[in-house]
Amino acid sequence: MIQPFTPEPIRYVAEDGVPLRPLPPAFTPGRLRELHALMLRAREFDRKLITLLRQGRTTFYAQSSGMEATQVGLASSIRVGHDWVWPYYRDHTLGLAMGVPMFELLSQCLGTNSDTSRGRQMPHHFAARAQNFVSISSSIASQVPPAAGNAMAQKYLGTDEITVTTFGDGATSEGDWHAGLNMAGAAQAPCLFVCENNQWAISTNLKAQTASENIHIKAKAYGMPGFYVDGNDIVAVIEVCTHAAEWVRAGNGPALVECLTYRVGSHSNADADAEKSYRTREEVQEWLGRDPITRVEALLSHLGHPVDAAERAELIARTHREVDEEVRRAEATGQPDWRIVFEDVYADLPVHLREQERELRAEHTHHNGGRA
Ligand SMILES: Cc1ncc(C[n+]2csc(CCOP(=O)(O)OP(=O)(O)O)c2C)c(N)n1
Ligand SMILES: [Mg+2]
Repeated sequence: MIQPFTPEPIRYVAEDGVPLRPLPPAFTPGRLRELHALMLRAREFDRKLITLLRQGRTTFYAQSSGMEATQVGLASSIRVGHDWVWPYYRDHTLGLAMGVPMFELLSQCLGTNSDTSRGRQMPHHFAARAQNFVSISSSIASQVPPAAGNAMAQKYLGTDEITVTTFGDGATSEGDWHAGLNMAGAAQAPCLFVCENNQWAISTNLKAQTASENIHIKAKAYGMPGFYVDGNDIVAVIEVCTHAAEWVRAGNGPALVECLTYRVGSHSNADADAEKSYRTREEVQEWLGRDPITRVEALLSHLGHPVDAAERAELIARTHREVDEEVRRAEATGQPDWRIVFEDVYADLPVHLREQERELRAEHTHHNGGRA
């Protein structure tokens, strides 16, 4: 039985890959290999996107390296296309693990014609209709009250869907966060709140963020259970998130899960100097030693089913080929026309926008030597 409010994070597999308790039967070597492949794919996606940034082909990216077990693990507890997800900006690994096509994700990052928002949203802020994955917003915790509202609607409509919303540790200091949890608690709405606690909010350490002993304890104030899990242990994340999601789905009201993890790379490309400016190299090294992908590899070795070097190299090469091909396909659809900024909102453009359209057309014509 998985208990809330444990003083230590719930863990199934030690850092050296040795199970600390019997593995649930679902974790066959085949299943563990699938999870490993999903995590490695996400890690390599990060690497490729950083290259695309450096080439100037996209302009914003927030990597999730180090946090793969949290996001891939959470994805397994979601009934994709049935439940609703209100994510935050670091959740592309969650999206990929939920089956969001890489083509869709890359089209959004590159702002090509194949992007469903046609370049009108900040890069890396995608949405995915088939997965009920709501458009990512950058305003910290702004997704939390609408997620609570979505869950209230699900309750009133009598569905068995749940709402899942994710956020960082820093988000828990925002008023929106408290409003969302309070409302979901008061309404007993089926909302699963998941904190991806990577211990830093850009340069603000968790210790400066709150005087609470941890984040999950805040659930008590809002009348819901708070679970604490080692976010770098994929088995533990799946077990705890699935338990919490099923508890929410059964009509018991909301729940909070705190996944303790670490962002090993920079916050985003707006913070390229992470290690040197606000955290020590030693701290980063320590967490690199707790890598979630290495842990599942060690577990597979312990179980007698190691991922050998050639297999690992092929998984990496496959992701690189996949990204290259999807970038090529997305870029082949071209850049959206400038006129689209005036489309899809008003049936008839109001006068001030008509004026702006005229100005933009004139500027465009000027830059294009007389062609609009
Ligand atoms: C309302 C608001 N305030 C400030 C910012 C600037 N900002 C962007 S990310 C961030 C840190 C958030 O940290 P956390 O919630 O822990 O998520 P993490 O980036 O660590 O995954 C801040 C302060 C913002 N985007 N929105
Ligand atoms: Mg954080």
